[in-house]
Amino acid sequence: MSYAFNTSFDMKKNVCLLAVCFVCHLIVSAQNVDDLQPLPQEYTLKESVLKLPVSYRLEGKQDANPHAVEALVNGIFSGKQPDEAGMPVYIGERNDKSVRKYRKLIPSHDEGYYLSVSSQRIVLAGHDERGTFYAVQTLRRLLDSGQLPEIEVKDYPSVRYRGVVEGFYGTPWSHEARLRQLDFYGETKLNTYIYGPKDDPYHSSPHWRLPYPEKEAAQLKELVAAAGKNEVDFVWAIHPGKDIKWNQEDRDLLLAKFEDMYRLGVRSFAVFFDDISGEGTNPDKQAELLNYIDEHFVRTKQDVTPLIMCPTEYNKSWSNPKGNYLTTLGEKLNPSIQIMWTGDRVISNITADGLAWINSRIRRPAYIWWNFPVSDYVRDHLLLGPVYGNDTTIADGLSGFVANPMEHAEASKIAIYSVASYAWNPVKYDAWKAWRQAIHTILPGASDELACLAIHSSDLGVNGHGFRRDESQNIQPVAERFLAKYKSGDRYDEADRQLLLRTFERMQESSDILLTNKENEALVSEIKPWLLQFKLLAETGEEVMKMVEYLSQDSLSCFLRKYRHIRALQQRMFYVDQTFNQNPYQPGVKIGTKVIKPLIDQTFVEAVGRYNKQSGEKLEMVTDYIPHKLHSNVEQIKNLPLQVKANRVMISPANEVIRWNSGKYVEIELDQSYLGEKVQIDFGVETKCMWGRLEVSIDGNEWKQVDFVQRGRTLTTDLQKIPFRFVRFTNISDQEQQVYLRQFIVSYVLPKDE
Ligand code: 14T
Repeated sequence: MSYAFNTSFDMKKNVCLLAVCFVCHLIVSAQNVDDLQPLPQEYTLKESVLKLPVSYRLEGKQDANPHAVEALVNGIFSGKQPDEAGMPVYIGERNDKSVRKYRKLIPSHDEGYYLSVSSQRIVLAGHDERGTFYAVQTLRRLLDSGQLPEIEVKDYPSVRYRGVVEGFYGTPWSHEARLRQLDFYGETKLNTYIYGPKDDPYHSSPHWRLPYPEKEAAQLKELVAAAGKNEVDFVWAIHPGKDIKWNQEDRDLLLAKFEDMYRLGVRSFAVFFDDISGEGTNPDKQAELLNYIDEHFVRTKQDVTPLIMCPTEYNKSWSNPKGNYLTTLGEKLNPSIQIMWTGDRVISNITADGLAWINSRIRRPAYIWWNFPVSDYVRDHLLLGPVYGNDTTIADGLSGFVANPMEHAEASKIAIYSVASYAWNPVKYDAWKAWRQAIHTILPGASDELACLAIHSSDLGVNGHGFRRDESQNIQPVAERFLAKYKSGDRYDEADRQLLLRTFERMQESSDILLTNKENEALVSEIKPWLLQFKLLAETGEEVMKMVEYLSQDSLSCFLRKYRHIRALQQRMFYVDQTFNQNPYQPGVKIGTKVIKPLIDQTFVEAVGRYNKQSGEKLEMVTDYIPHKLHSNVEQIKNLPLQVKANRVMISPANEVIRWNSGKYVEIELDQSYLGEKVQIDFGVETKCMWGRLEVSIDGNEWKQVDFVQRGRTLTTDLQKIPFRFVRFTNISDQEQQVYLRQFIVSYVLPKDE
């Protein structure tokens, strides 16, 4: 079945059709040449379809790039050695004897190549060594279909440096994960891996001045070798700006560290000045140091690539409009030094205007550090959606394009594959095709299932950077229509309900199939918490869809059965959210938060509301299970939802002014007693709070008053590990108080490993 998904992300019109076929036929198994990624700049497909010759004769083996030869012999011919009587395969770089005849056909671009496959011969001719390697990679991709088309390819990358910057906060990638990444970069024609994990102490403060301990040094050496095999520049980055002193001693120490890394095999270097304050941010000093490195290190070696720097003002919104930070770098830095840039904001897509803005200041094409799919500011989400939004006509205005990934290395490959495709040939880039192919490459045996997870796990949720992504595009219009009808009091279209039911069924199947997948265990282990949550969410969805149907048929006992099951599922989702991925920043496990979960929640609330109205009962209508309870006789507060994050429970803040009468209280009852940590309250005003009393209790009968201190708007109480289960705040004045409820947080000590 043919499958069309356009790249425009406004797809509401044709999606209904797709909703049915999308997930099941998402990945068409046999690849055809159009699916080649990255898409070659130019190719001519001939009619015949060939097979890989069983025996082959290799011309040029001695002179050609050894990495290309090795990829050919081992990767394509599975280690089978050439033999004189076989079909000729010509391999080499443009001046090599073996490919001299084809010289004119090789594009004159760095990393360009000419590839020709016919029944007579195969030609793999690179403009340079890397070009030859890429010719082999294209040949390998063509063979993915099991057949070999007769073809002629003239190809080269539009962007000079393409790859990944491991530049996120959080657990750095493991050694094994990095080795797997480097192979992946070879296959996807990425040529750059910038090593700069924020949490490596020898990359940044405190230890950037010190050599790596033996074990780490040995591993880095191994990575450099693996990068070489894959024709990837291993760029080692240093982040010295937090405590650098602008003197000769620190210069020497920095160069000594670079020499150390050079000895380990590193031939590409970067200096990062991001996310620092104080002395280190001075652009004149930064430029002086970088030029010094350029002149006393980079140029004195014959084999070191141009230096890369990440500026302190690395995006437009952070650049001081009155200052001259960026123009100083532009004027002073040696022209060969590359300057990184994240766009108009920390997290943003790259636009032509934005690029022109920065290039005119730094007087060179920017080297893009794209902050996607990095999730270090939304750690409870997985970002598995397509890569879209970057201008596709800007290749000439940039020198490099590297993506900052998630701490989940395997899961990041969906976006990395897509970035590889984008940066090689932006004009022909197709976001959906790249996404689909990426998934197929990463998990060929369960690609439909991975696609099903990925399409519902793309958005970031509300976040400080305001960066969002589309999600659940395949079902969004159906969900919207279903909800609109149901909420307006109508009956929904049964066809829509069936589509949704089928979606939830697919989600459940996908979750189980992925959880038991053995093809890529590293991937499964990274995404396991989200798979568990995905399954529960899908089960909830299915049950909600059945619940509404029972209600409309007046099958009330069946309705109530489903209701009880849904409440139980909500409780289990709460457990997953509180148990897995408990990092201190955004703990928990969120999925389907843009379309699927709101659909389920709103349908549930509507259905239960209808039931309550017709039966006079008062079934709970909250959608996120919380074990703790809020009690209050303050009208505007009593129905506010509670939120739980790890060891904190908070009342969701209210926007409006709250009228809090004399004697009225707000009380939180925890599910059990805990040792207290603290209470933090913000009523939105700085005036000293003389009207309230804070108390805690173990049983809800006997209360103990506790003192609070007020700083600015915040009232704080240290609960000093006293056991408690209830907290309440009462207006003890004889007047109504008008306050805001900006913050009401109770924290406690979580019991260890229950
Ligand atoms: F160097 C930069 F280009 C950059 O993006 N630096 C960091 C990066 O390491 C991090 O992964 C990324 C996403 O969170 O954003 C930058 O880090 C920040 C961004 C902030 F807005 C650190 C503090 C911030 F307030």
